[in-house]
Amino acid sequence: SINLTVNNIDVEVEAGATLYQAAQKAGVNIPTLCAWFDKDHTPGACRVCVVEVEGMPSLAASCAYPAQNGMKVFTNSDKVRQARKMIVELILASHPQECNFCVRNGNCELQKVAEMVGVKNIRYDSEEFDRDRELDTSSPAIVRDSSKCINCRRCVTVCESIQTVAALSPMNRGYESTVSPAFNLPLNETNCVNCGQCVMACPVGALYEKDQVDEVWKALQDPTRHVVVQEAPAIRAALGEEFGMPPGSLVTGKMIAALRRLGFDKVFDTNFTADLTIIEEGNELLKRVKEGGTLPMITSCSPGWIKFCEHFYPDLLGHLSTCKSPQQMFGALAKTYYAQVSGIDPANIFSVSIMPCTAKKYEAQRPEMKSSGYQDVDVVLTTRELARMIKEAGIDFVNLPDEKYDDPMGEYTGAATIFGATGGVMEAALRTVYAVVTGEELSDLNIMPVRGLEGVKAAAVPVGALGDVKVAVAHGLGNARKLLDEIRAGKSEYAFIEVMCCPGGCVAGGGEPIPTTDEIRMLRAGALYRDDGEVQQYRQSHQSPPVKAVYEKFLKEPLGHKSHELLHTHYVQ
Ligand code: HC0
Repeated sequence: SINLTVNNIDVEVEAGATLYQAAQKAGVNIPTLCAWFDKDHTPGACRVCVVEVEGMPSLAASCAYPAQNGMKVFTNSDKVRQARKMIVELILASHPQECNFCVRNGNCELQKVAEMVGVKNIRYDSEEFDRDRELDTSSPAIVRDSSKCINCRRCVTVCESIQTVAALSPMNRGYESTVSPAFNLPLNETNCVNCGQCVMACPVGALYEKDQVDEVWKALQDPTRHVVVQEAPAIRAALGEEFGMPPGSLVTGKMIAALRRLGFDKVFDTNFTADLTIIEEGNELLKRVKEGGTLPMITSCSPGWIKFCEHFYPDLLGHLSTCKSPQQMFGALAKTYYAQVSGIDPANIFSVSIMPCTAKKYEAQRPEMKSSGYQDVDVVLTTRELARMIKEAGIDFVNLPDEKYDDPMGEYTGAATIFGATGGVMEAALRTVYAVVTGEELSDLNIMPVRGLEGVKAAAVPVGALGDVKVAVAHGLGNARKLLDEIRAGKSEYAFIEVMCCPGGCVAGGGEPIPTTDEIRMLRAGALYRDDGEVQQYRQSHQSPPVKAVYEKFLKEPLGHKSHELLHTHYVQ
């Protein structure tokens, strides 16, 4: 171990610890901007975390500088305070001064750091630092505003190292340095899969979701529109955080109440079609197993993952389930089944979905997503956009009563709600596949090996006459690559694989509240497992009353003619 002092406080740290960590151990907070400790990203680039070390001529970036025996470190000397104030002022001088209407106002790390280091004015002429503003709005999901970029490069780390997409890279040098797609191409002309993990990583407002709140306000105010809304599983586990509730708060009833107060005509639930997906996808898996179809079959509900497969593994597209995602199944049924049972002209139905995901905006706009004869989902809002609408409407979210979703597309089972956590789709599918094959219920519905944040999870589940069914789960595209490379090499031993684009699954999607850390991922997933284990009456998709009704009244049978037309698609190279 290593012994040193920080502000004259004795500290002992492990070998390899940084000065930043040593300071933390001494109970001293050091401001930083570029560091992202959750992901081991400490490039020492912003220099805001500088400290003075006795005997060293220059200041050291504490996030990257290793602690050494006998060091005397000072974090609050005049020299340090002046230096970091100057650094933050220089960053601010070249940053647009439009905090009041920035999407990150109130949740911006630069604002927080400026307050923390005591910036009182900017002693530099902003005009000298004026940068060309490149506002890239080409993507259906993500907006990039290079003028706000502070070169922390967290987005590069997440896109390159964690998602292995590498759509963003550092460009130019010195004062001109910035982050952008290669050749400065518009984002929609790159491999970007729209996952929005760069947005989650950005400390400021340089990357954000394409805001579609005004389109929804407009539809809500239009008396000729019948506006229906669906909410993804993950929303109920995270929306409360936008209103100061602790991570892990399950806010299903308040979410429904808020949507009704915003003026939606019917508040339904994506979970209804998550249950339906399990019926269709479970039957598809059994058909492939019986008839010698392409295995392993891979889940197809995460649109960032689909785009990744199309770009990087087009030869494996035949492994994807043909099921559309629950969002798109819902969209197709809202303008057919619901239109029919309610007697409303589908031309007047406006279908909104609330998703934890930026890629869902892109998915809804894919050309094949019009099987109802209209655009199946008209607008997708993220969790953060919904929170903004609720705030704008002056709704006191925390004190709302719990309300119930509307029929016939609201009720759901516990199997559906866990879709929002990595491993959830697999667990839900196994519960139903087991029941279909054996005619019995699993004795323990909790399939623990597929839960949790391990990057790749595997299990072998005995399923009656099928024997041990081998399954795997990957979340985050870098982890998905490991399973895909095995398939390519002809070495995959699995029958069924779940892939979710974002690390942690949808609870940590690119549209969820910021910050999202591993601890928060676990708390949000925990809320969904509580919804499954303690709140819902049914825990298996085949028990869902509205799913039974939609087959009786409309679809007739799984994988039938209507399902094929509305609920399935296929991907070609
Ligand atoms: Fe998900 Fe979904 S579970 S992708 O992660 O399947 O976004 O939450 O809505 O569609 O249901 C996201 C979350 C969904 C869909 C569902 C699936």
